[in-house]
Amino acid sequence: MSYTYYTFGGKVPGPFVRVRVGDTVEVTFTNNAKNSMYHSVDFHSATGPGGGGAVTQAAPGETKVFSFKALAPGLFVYHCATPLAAQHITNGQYGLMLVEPEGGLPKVDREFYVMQGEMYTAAPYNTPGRQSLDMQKLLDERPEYFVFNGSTTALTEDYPLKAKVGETVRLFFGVGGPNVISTFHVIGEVFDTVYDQASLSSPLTGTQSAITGPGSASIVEMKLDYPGKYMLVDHALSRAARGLVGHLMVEGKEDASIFHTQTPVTNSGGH
Ligand SMILES: [Cu+2]
Repeated sequence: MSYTYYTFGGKVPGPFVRVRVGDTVEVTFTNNAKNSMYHSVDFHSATGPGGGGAVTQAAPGETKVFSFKALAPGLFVYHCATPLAAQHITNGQYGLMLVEPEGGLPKVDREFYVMQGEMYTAAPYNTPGRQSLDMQKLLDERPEYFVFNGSTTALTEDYPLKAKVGETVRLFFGVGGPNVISTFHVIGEVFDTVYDQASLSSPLTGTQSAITGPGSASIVEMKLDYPGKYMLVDHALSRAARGLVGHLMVEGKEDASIFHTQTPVTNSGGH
């Protein structure tokens, strides 16, 4: 199927923005002259009116500028805040900004950027061809599709996450939404560290999921101990049947003290 997204910079999610706490962030927001609608950007990392949403409302061809000081460290969603904001968000206008603490986050071997979104198409899930938005389904919060990084295949066929046994990985996970809470889970792994709601102050250890609301984010860290294909899901698993699956491919040596079987492993996730 195909769908016309609105985007920040041509991709869903928008660019991963990385700053340091105390930085002054200068935003120059241009709405492409070829567009037909107003757009804007609200940074949850900003302190000030609308997070910038009110002062960046830009007509096609217009540029709006503002700056803000990143006062708090953490991982923050940004999104379009032009009415109807839920429509602009479901259409792909969301992304994450990391405000690093003094000294940065602890070093890991790999970092990944994953966001969850919903799509409210008029036609049912998996109907071929060009799809359109159904406003009533959006208002009723009845998505047809759930997607990681903007499509059902973004993190499976197109760009599976790859890592090796012995490595530590960090997932910057956010929910664009606009409406649905994610119980983010990796099948066959335990999260060693979860920065709940992306607060850096007191991370959780040893959890099975990172519960993340719409317009919110979590940071998840895992050490990879055993090879295989690990499935990224929202453990509201009906959503996996509506497109919400990612793959983390882990290469390396098996360790029978961690996991042992005489049954050949053909499918790690049960899907
Ligand atoms: Cu917009």
